Amino acid sequence: MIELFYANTPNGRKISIMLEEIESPYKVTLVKLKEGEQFNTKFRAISPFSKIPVITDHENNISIFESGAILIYLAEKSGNFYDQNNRIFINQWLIAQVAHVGPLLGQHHQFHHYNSGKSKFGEERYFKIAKSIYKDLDERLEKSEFLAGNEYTIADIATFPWIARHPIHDIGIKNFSHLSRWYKNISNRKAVIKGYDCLNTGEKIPKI
Ligand SMILES: N[C@@H](CCC(=O)N[C@@H](CS)C(=O)NCC(=O)O)C(=O)O
Repeated sequence: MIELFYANTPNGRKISIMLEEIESPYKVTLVKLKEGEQFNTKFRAISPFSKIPVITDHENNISIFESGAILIYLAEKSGNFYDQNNRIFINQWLIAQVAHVGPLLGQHHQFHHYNSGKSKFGEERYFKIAKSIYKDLDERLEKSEFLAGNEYTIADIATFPWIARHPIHDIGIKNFSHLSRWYKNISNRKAVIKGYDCLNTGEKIPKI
């Protein structure tokens, strides 16, 4: 049994989607971020930066933090979505997500959506970067069905929940036809729909 320490954010959803995709039994333990539960001593023992997601694999008695490391662990354990022959390309797109796409879209959320009006510089800077991320992903997906090639991989699983925040990005995903095609395709996967709403609160994936 895998225990997923979770909040319904893009980083949390990467892992609930993966667990559904690999059909692993799992239990969700909600970490209430707004209440500061991520700073509890017990949680910090398995998450040194006080962030979700974290998993504990009770079968192997191991806890793992950082979404990219968790995705690799689950992919290797299940033998899915991480073709060893394509490992270098999958790693590239996965690491680009955790190091670039996620953190920078995250700044765009902060300046543009949650705290607009507080910093013109921050708003403009991250809006511009967010637009280039859409353009760069669109260009990649013009050449390739999925991010790391012809197969759906953990790089797509990592990136999808961030693009699922498109309504608050205000960039107009519709104008990016290849990114839209990729998004719609992944949105229709049963495991993605289930993993997106792993708390069963009726949350739906935003449509284009
Ligand atoms: N690099 C980390 C980022 C994780 C992260 O930023 N998690 C956020 C939620 S999406 C969090 O736990 N925030 C709580 C806080 O910052 O206090 C990963 O990819 O797992």
